[in-house]
Amino acid sequence: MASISTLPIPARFPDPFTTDPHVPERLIGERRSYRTVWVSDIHLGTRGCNAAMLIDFFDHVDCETLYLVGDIIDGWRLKKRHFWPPEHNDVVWRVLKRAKRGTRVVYVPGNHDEMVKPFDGFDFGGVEIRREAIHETADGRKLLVVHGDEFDAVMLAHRWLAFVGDAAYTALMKCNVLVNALRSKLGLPYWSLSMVAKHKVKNAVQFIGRYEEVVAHAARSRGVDGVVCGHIHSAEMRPIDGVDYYNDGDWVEGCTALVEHHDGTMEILHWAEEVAVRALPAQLALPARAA
Ligand SMILES: [Mn+2]
Repeated sequence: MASISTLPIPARFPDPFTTDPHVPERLIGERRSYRTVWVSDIHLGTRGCNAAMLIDFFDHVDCETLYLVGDIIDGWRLKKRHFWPPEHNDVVWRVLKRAKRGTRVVYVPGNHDEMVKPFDGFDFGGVEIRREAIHETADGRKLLVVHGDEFDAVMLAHRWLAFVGDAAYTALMKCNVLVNALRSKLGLPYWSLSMVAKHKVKNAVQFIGRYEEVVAHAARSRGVDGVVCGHIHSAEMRPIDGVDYYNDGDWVEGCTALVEHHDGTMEILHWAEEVAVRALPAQLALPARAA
């Protein structure tokens, strides 16, 4: 059986790992190249995580900068019970390998991987840990990169948000951290208003719209041109009151990533659909070429 360990490793890519991936890294001839890729809400360590789809994504896509926008490893769930199949290791393997090969990897922790937050400013194996980041696009826009859990508490006050000052707004964000620190001590799961509302509230669409407005408001007050977040597992890109709102979605249900092309154009990739199209016969997938 051919194993990846039998393949010669080019000298410029010294293998820093003692184990090979469970799913061997596929050598795809034409990998797609982007300036920047954002992924979040992978939730490694849970059954919901679609690791196979993400492994496929990493084997087809290259980028100069990779942002991991939080909830990458689900520490909250792992605390309760251990679940770590080999595919989840393979995702970590691919990210670290990428960093070694020269991709800039920035990890902005979220609420489910908040145990990473104290390492703000550290650099682990080429992965920069940052509580938040500012990304400058090829066309010169400044984007704030945050996971987005800090807006959960703000959502409760959304209706009168317009009447309160930014101090109250910031206080509400801190309130969310305190509530969940307490819940963690009590052994309770993370409480996310956004996720509860998305799954239980009938008008989830309206709720998501409000969340997006809250995030855009925060970005505007920070003086940036746009914001990239995750957290609500709902990929989106649209201008909101003069701010570019981007959400890279998740790898539990949606399997989406946000990418920046080399000219600064942004796009949401729906990977499950790309995989489905790839499985189709060529004449069905690409009618123009078949003609
Ligand atoms: Mn989250």
